[in-house]
Amino acid sequence: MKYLLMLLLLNALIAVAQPLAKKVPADAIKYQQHFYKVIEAPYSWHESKAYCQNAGGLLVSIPNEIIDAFIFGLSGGRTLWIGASDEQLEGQWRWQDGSLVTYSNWAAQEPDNWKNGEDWAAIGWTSERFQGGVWADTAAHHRKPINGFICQWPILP
Ligand SMILES: [Ca+2]
Ligand SMILES: [Ca+2]
Repeated sequence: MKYLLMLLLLNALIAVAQPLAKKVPADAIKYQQHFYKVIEAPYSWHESKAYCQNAGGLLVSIPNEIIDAFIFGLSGGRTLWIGASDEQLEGQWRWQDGSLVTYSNWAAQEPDNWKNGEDWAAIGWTSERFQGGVWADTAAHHRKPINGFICQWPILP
């Protein structure tokens, strides 16, 4: 009986803890299967990734051109980190859920892995070659014109 009570209590605790851990910010924007939020911060790609994970989400995935157009709209002229990286294996781009990047929207001559040091992707780079929201691979540290990043959270049933 004691054991059963403890189990019940444990289940109740888990039920309370899970929604708290996965709490989506109130100002996140709902679109299709996810909530999205732009966070403006002078963070590296890895700091951005950690920020999203600590908030119960992930750096954004862009699986198709509809989400791509939505994310570019959300960027509103800002340059933002997205969740694609080929740091595990050069040339093999993956999203933060481990899935391969199948749809992509790289700028002309990107990804170029410039100086053998570009394993992280950004959208909305503000120069002519990157007009219209095409993506670039770049180094992971924060610098101009990167303004921040986009987190996503799944819409739970
Ligand atoms: Ca690379
Ligand atoms: Ca590049």
